[in-house]
Amino acid sequence: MAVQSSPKLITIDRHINEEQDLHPEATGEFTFLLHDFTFAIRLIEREIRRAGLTDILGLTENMNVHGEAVRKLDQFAYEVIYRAMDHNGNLCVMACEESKDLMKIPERYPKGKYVLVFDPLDGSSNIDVNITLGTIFGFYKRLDPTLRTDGTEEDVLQPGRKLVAAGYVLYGSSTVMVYTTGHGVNVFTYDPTVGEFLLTKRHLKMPKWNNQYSVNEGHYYKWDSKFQKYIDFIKTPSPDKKRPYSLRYVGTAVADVHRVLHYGGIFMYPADKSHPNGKLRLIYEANPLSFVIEQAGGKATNGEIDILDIVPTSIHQRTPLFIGSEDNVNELMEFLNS
Ligand code: AHM
Ligand code: MG
Repeated sequence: MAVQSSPKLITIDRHINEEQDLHPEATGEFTFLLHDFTFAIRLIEREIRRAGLTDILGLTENMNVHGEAVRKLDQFAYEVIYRAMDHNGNLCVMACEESKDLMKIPERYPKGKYVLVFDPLDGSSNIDVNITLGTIFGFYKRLDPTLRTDGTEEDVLQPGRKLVAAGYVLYGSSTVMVYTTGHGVNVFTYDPTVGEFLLTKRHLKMPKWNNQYSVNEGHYYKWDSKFQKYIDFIKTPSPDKKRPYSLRYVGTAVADVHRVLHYGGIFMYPADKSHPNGKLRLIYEANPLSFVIEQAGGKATNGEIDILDIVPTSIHQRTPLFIGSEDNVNELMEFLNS
C-alpha cells in the first residue's frame, strides 16, 4: 500500500538541528543546550503528571526571595533544570525566579558562552489544584562570548531584544513547548508514550484583535484611573457588538498568554497600589513571553515602552505587563496615553 502524503513528523531535536543548518557559523553548542533543557522539561512534566499520586504536593518550609512560600514542585523544577544544565559546558551562568543570587556553574565544569534565565514553575498558586502550570525560559549570549569564565550580573541584565531564544512550556491537557529563535514561533506537543516533543504548529501568527481580556480584576480599586477607564470601556456594550469583551483568567501567566497567542486579545498585569512595579518579573517572565508574542505578530509593553527594550537594572526586577494582539494593545495605549 502506498504511504499517503502527510505532514512531516519532526521531533524538537530534529527541528533544532534543522534551524542550526540555517546558521553556517553555528557550532552546535546551542543544540546541545536545548537538548539538555528539554530533558529537564521531560522530568518536570513526568512529576507534574504524577503530582496527585505522590507526596509532592503542599508547601515546603522555605520562602523564596520574593517572600512567597516555595512549593515542593517549584523546588523540584528549579533543581532539575539546574542539575540538567550545570555541566554541559555551554552556559556561563543561570538566573531564576526562585534563587536570590545568580546560579553559578560549579567550578569543576567548563563555562560556555550562553546565559539561561527561567521561571521553573509559573502559576504556583495553581499547583495543588491540578490547574495548568508552566515553565518560562530565555537564552542570551554572554556579553563577551570569547570568555570561558563565570558569567556576571551584567551578562544577565540584558534587554529582551538580545534574547537568542526563548519560550515556555505549558503543562495543560497536553504538554506543549512554544519556542522561538527570532525566526517565527513554533509549537511542539509532547507525546508521553514515546517521550518526544513533536512539531505541531510552524510559524504561528496570532489574530490581530479579539474581544477577550485577561486580568486580575480583584485589584480594580488599586489601579490607576486611566486603566480603570479602559477596563470600564471594554466592558461597556457597543452598537457594533464588539464590546463587551469576555474575561478569561487562569492565574498562570503562561496559560493566559498561551490562550491570547492562539485566540488573540490581551493579558495584563498592571502596577497597582500593592504592586507599584507590577507583579511579574521582567527577566524570567515578561521578556520571554514578550519575545514569543512579538514573533507571532503581537505586542508587549509596560505602558510606556516595549517590554523587550527595557534595560534591566536588577535580576529580580518586576514590570507592569500588557501583552497581546496588536489592535488590543494599541487600544489600551490610547487610554494610558490620554
Ligand atoms: P509565580 O511565578 O509565583 O507563579 O507568580 C506569577 C503568577 C503568574 O503566573 C500569574 O499571571 C500571576 O502570578 C497571578 O497573580 P494573581 O494571583 O495576583 O492574579
Ligand atoms: Mg511565574
